[in-house]
Amino acid sequence: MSLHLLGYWRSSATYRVRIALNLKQLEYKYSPIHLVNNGGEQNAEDYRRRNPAGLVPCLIDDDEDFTLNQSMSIIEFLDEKYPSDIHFLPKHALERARVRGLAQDIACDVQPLANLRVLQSLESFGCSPDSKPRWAKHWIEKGFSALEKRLQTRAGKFCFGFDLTMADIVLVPQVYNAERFGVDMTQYPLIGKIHKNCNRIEAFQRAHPDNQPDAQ
Ligand SMILES: N[C@@H](CCC(=O)N[C@@H](CS)C(=O)NCC(=O)O)C(=O)O
Repeated sequence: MSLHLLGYWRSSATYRVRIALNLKQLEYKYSPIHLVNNGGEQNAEDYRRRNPAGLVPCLIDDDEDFTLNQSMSIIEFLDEKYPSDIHFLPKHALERARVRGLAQDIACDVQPLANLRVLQSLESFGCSPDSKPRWAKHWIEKGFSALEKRLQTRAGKFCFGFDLTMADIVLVPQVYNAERFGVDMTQYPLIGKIHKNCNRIEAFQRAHPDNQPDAQ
């Protein structure tokens, strides 16, 4: 096994994969892809050969010679390929669908709207530069308001009862992102509580953007 993560310290999708790798206690090599310098290294030809979408992260297995993109697919792959005491998805089909639903509430319906390339495009559609952070904050708050309600019937210590799941792995980086955009997290007490519980776990702490070699 020779895992190699290509990502960016502040990328929430990369942060998700770091948490999953740490929870599975997997060692990996890390290569930073700077999303801003040089017009964004994710747009460079050699990176686009790996991921034509020009998005991070990518997980490469150098021994078996394959590359994976899409953080949630990577997380599920790690869960299946490296069984351990921690399972990112429940065994029961209905519960699995619910956990995936919670994760997708964030990964499909919130994060893409405030992604760098979306924010960079806003000006070309006539929006003022100062509307960019307001746009991001708006969509995060809309997503978190709905999630906070959904969690009222799902959450315990974590998003789905008392077991750590993929939903928590996706939630924590989104809270980090929300705080960057000045979202007042006291509006979402359940999300705040789960975030705090996750961040007591060493695997989450080590995955934090500030603890990455490319952190600025
Ligand atoms: N759905 C993708 C999202 C990947 C994504 O949006 N990556 C962002 C960083 S979090 C990115 O590479 N942005 C670069 C850009 O927008 O140019 C995943 O989960 O892996």
